[in-house]
Amino acid sequence: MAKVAIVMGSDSDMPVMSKAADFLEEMGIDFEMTIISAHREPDIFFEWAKGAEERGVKVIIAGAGKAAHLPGMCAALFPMPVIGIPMKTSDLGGVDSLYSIVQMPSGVPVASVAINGGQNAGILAAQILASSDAELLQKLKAYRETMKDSVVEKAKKLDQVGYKNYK
Ligand code: RP5
Repeated sequence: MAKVAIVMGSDSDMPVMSKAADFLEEMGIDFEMTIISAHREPDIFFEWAKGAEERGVKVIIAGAGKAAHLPGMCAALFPMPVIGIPMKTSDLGGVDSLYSIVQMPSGVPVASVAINGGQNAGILAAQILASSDAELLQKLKAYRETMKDSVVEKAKKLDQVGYKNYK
């Protein structure tokens, strides 16, 4: 059963949303993924969000742009954590999406990542699940070690070649 549900408002969000999916796949976390527009098909959206708990979903990752109501409406209908991903937009640079997602009323939180923060949404969902999954927690710790090693390697390279030759 999928533990994480990824939903996006449009297929134009896919390049960002796929980064969340890639991370979950890397961690071996089952997820479902779909495209639903809360504005263009509210009935379908309502049914999907209402049914998520029964489907076994523990965390929803919802990405949307512009008047980005999808994550907030997920949070209104789903009783467990919702992570919002604000999409970068052509007119307002994604600040429109960000404000729409983070400015939730008291009682109905959405945890927002950065504009276009697809990978961080996947990581945060994994961290939420890891609070009750020791094996997953080990995988996340190993992932952090890999990140650290890669920065250490970059610093070593800079020492060796100097900044003018650093590529
Ligand atoms: C939102 O409107 C979507 O999440 C997308 O980011 C934005 C634009 O959608 P399209 O016009 O590309 O379908 O609902």
